[in-house]
Amino acid sequence: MTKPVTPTLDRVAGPADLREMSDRELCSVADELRAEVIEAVSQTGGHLGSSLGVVELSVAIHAVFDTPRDKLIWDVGHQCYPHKILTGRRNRMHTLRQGGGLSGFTKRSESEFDPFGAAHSSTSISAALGFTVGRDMGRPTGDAVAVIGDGSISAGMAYEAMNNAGAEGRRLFVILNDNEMSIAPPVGAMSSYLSGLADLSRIGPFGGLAAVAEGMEQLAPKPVREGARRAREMVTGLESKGTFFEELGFDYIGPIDGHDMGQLLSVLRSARTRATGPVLIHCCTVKGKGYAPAEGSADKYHGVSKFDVGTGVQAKAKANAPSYTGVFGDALTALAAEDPNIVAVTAAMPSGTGVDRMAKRFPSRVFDVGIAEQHGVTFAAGMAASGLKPFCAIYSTFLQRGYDQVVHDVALQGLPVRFAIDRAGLVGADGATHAGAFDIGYLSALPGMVVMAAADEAELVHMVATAAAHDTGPIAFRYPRGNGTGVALPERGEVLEIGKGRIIREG
Ligand SMILES: Cc1ncc(C[n+]2csc(CCOP(=O)(O)OP(=O)(O)O)c2C)c(N)n1
Repeated sequence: MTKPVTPTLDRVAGPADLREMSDRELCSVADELRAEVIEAVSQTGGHLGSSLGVVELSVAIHAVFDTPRDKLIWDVGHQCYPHKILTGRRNRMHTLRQGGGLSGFTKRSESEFDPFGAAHSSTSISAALGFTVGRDMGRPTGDAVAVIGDGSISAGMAYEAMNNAGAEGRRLFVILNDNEMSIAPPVGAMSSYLSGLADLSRIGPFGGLAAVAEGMEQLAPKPVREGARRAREMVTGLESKGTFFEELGFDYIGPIDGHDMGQLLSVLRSARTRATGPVLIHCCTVKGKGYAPAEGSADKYHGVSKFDVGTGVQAKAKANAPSYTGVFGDALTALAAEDPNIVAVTAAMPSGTGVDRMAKRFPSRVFDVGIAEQHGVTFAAGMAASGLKPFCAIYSTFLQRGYDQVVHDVALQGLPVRFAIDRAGLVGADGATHAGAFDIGYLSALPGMVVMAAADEAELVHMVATAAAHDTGPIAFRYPRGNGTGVALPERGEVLEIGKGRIIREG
């Protein structure tokens, strides 16, 4: 009788077990892990596409680095499902994103393998740099590895961190997980620049293992590096300047194939052995990798509800009323059709905020600034100062990122920026980091700021009209996640009296 084969993943109680495995076994772990992530998320819903893109990366990092002594910090943390399975939480994956269950993000209180909590983007390099200072000042902590996506690296905080890290010169690993997607396709000059770098790897001598060799060269002493660069210029005829990251003081490795376990392991091992300062490893990955319905979808299955693994069809909750987001998007579009001065700003969330509806009709008047809430708010303030009527559509929780800009650039200057604040109040499965709990407090404290809360979707239509008509200072209106109450929608929004509420019940 032949002995039954134990799946390789079953032999992984924690990352230490990965370090005992051959490279071939690590490939098997990755394959089984991918299938398990798909199965688990089909039962709970969650951030599937992002997690599928980092399956090999998760296995390789834990196999090469000494976690939890080495600190692995996932930016946003929404891609951490494979990491959770590998770090002792496999049997709790069925509780993901449910009350009392596993968080959908990294969370310090959940595991020693989550050294830093996240959910808002672009914090990982700053936090990782903090750990390197702790290490260098004798704290019992090893290396720090930040994994950040091409969407998340568009935010100012990531550049502030790289600016600081390059000057500090401490040994630090930043892995750029470049899947050429944010939630929507990424925007901005940096995104084009990264695409250019990734494209360069596909021509001639940069492809495949040559790219790894090129990566090794980046860790070589400067004269060797210069020689290799000149050789590269001779072969390709392209002038080779340093990358943006090198100019900031990082060693740049890549781009490499983030799904090729061999490449990943050899580059990570080499970097870990030889790095003395900050290193950026540019990994090209595919969002939704290995699951056809995800790879084929417009947002690569960024966030999904429960779904059928065979067909990829997601469960749809029965809705008796339109979503607040949709009602806002339609009301704004209707007003934009009448008033050419109305413009809209989103920070990487065109469909999440509903401004994609206006963008379909008036593409040149809707601005997706990328994950850049701070810039988005001040950009809107500038447009308001020029006489335009900007609607700045940002979720309550993410507007926190742009608070000084709301105070200093909008409120203190009395500029009529209209804040459309979606996901106000509790948000359910995304948890505390995403709850819109603070906006009433942080906005009501500001001079001249009007704050409105819609009690139903008809009132939201009136508030959009009220905000459009309010030219004397800043105004905000908040509304919850999900569907309205089912009331009839007005034909047109009417301007509401400021300072007057609706009495629902006396007493
Ligand atoms: C400050 C902030 N703004 C917006 C978001 C919403 N958000 C979550 S993930 C994401 C896209 C991230 O893209 P990327 O870093 O490329 O990761 P991917 O999902 O593509 O792997 C956005 C905009 C957030 N988490 N934090």
